Amino acid sequence: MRVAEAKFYQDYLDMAAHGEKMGWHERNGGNFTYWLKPEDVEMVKDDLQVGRQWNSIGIMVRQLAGQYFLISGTGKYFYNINRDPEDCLGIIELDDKGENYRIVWGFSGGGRPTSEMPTHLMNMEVRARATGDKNRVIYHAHCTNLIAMTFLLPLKDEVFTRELWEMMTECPVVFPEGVGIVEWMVPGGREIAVATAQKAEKYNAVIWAHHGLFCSGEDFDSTFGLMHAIEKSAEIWIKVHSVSSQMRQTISVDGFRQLAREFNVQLNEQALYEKE
Ligand code: 2HA
Ligand code: ZN
Repeated sequence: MRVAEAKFYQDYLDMAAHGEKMGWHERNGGNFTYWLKPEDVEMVKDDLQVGRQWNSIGIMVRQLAGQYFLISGTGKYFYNINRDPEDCLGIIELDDKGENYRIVWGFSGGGRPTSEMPTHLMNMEVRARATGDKNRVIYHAHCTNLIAMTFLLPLKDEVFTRELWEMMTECPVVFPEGVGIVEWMVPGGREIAVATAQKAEKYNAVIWAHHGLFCSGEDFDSTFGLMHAIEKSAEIWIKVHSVSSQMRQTISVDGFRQLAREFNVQLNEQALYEKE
């Protein structure tokens, strides 16, 4: 089967279009990786080329050695993904050490994987370990309201978790483990990849201060849904705090505990602190 006919590829394109429609991908902002399952690779293997040169990833992801990833290209605009996917996207194969990659499909105009590939692959490895290889998607977007929040609150996991939970009742059920936050760093390299991967040990969502959000998940829907829920909650936070610095009422710690019981989720206790 051709890559273009595969369901994982069509689902990837749909999700990219959805993110673009949300306004999270100005210019070349954001990037996106899907880890192919063995049956995906089997299905499209006749459409993959071999023999393009190996390139260094810049980090080592030994547990992902020999695996294949559909990944967005550096400098590519989400807006163009659906118009010219074979130019904007590529499938890469990792070598048997998890240190080098080669392009086996796509990047038809001579492109390369996203500058955030080290973060994507390190996160993928960490989430794979945490989920028994179930995690398949890593998605990075520049969500407007969430970025705005990073100028207004202390850059602490428990603070962002608590504020986002409070803004929308579903949030603690959607991300009971909370969100992590990485303070401002230069993007696109090893250092930010390591800092993000440390947070990814615990969280499916990691905020980059003044930059955006990374979400991970087992499939496209849950990953996109997590990004969407967090950004919507951030939008409510910004709206409420634009109107007034004081909230008249909110969900109590007791309320969160009731929710956890009813929905059978384990909430991150660190976020259930008493507020002054
Ligand atoms: O691809 O979003 O973080 C552009 C970016 C870098
Ligand atoms: Zn970015």
